[in-house]
Amino acid sequence: MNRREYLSWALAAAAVTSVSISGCRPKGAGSAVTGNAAGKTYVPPGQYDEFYTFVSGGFSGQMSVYGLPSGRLLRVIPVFSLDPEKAWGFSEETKPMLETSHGFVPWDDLHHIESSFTDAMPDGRWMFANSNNTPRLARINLKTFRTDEIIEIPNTGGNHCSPFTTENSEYVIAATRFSVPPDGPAGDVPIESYKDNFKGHISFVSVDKQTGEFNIAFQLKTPGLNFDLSSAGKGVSNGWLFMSCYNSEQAHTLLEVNASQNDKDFILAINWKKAEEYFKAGKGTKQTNVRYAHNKYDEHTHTATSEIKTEVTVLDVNDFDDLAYLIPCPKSPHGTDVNPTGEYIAGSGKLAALIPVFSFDKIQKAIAAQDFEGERYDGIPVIKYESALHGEVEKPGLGPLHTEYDDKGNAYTSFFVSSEVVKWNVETLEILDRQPTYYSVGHLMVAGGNSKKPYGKYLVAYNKITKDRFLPTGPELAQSAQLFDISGDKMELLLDFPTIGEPHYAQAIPADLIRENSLKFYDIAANNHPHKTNGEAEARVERNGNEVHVYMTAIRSHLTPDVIEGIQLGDEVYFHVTNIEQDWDMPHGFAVKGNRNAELLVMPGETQTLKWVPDRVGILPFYCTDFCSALHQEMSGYARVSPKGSNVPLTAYTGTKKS
Ligand code: RUQ
Ligand code: CUA
Repeated sequence: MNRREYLSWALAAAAVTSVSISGCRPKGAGSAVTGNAAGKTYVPPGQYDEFYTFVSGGFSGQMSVYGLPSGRLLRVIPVFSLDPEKAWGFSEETKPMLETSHGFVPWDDLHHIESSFTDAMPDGRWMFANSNNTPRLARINLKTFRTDEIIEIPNTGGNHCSPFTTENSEYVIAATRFSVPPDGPAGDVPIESYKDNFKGHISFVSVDKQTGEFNIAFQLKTPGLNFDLSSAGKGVSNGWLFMSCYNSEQAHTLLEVNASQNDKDFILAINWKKAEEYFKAGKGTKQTNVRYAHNKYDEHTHTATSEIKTEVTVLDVNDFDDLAYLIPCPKSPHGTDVNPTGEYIAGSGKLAALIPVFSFDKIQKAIAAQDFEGERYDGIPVIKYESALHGEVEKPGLGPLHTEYDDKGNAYTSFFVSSEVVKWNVETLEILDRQPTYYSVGHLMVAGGNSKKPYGKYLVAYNKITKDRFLPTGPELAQSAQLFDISGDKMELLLDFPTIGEPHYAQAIPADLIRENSLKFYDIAANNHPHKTNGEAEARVERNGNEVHVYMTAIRSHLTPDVIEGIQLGDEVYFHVTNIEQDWDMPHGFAVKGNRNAELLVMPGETQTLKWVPDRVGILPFYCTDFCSALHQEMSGYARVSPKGSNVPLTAYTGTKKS
């Protein structure tokens, strides 16, 4: 949630409860940890964690990877934001990854991470991530721990309700958080004409089974609702999709008040298999005034490309009578979470004091019997609340947000306002346990908690407020995660650990699923980079007008060439650095004095390019930025820059000067 949401919640909380969320330490915090907690999280030196956890970085735009149960940070993977450590968005090869229809967008707000699934279980191939601000979806390759693909989503404002994948990752689904008029010139309308002109769009992005490649198969157009979160059906409900929506009031200003008028908003149930059928039968219209970027990173050319696409197929849900149904859900629904069997859907009203749990079977029966409310909502039938309801979890806490499930028929819901995690039984709806969080938990994650067979064992609460949990670091504090052991009847707090950015959703998957397939280095023989240098004998410089191309190799402990002369002011110099090592954990870095982008970090077998526009005459040293050997400090060289028009010949060598 953002600060504004937090403030409104804080106000709402103050009005209805005496629970303080201003950061005082709840009673008993000091004794919350029992004697064996340390043993349960201790991973001895040299041993591995049981799970990898992939955690969104929120406004950092990145995804971080932690080990569980240790909470050790293993990696930060750049996705939507520039990262000078890895030259993401700075090297010539990666710049296209951050292109959009708005141009180069080097930042975003990454909220949710979802695994690729096979048969509703994580398959260890990819992680999907959304960007909220400039609507995009990313695919991260778990073999290389790199972002392989980013696609922009048209007709969308705020890609919050995203990415959620179907049982076999047939589709990654992305829906608009802010309804907006469709893209194109027709969007120039008065904002107060919201009810007439603003629409929701739900995108079905297909994922190629072999390569993972994205393609926006089709979009569903809906009335102007704000989609918040979603979860795809599985098992009995495979083929359906459930999305929470707020602002059923269709307010366009002061949403804090105006979008909280109705007692109930909705969960939208979509029969996506039917929608797919209609799409494949050629239904829908082609919208040709959209513009969206599709960026792909090629593992063999080590280079990204960006292409602008201009067409998308749109099906209006109101043109069909069996695609979409609304289910009333109390008070600004947020999380909409389907249980492992697929039969139950927990709704979470941010301002509600109960958790409605809907039954897929009852929803189907209600649809068959047309058990609808008298009036449609903007053309969409509204199933009667009672007819869809399995039951309500009563007095669970305040401000339910998200629910995850374990392997024993239990659910775990996070409560932001009352700052706790509550465990309840999915069948009986009985509350079994509650544990405070420090403080104000947002998302929570059970290992495999959104799959068909959760791994259970661990739950991590991702808290929005940190306050006094760690040594203070000035006004800005690290966000905090809390690890619970959920293998027993009662949840047991094991560990607090700081996290990067603002964590939203996360996915934990068994280390074995990933570790075996992890790439150790790139095969240099398979390197098809157009500026690859095949061994030191081919290292050279070439001039092409005012472009100077340096074909450079890196191997312990020298760069070839390491003496370069004949560069002139006004030149653009491209250092194409090929790391010719074929050994695990042997990256080399590259930087030259005054370069205004970032260093390069080049993996074994890889080629990456640093563009440098020298701004002065003189000798400018370059060096390897990664401590790679005892003689790493010696891994350096000199570039001589002469005035424009100088007659210094273009030469380059290492060791012996070539004549
Ligand atoms: S959400 S505010 Cu995932 Cu609870 Cu973004
Ligand atoms: Cu190569 Cu330091």
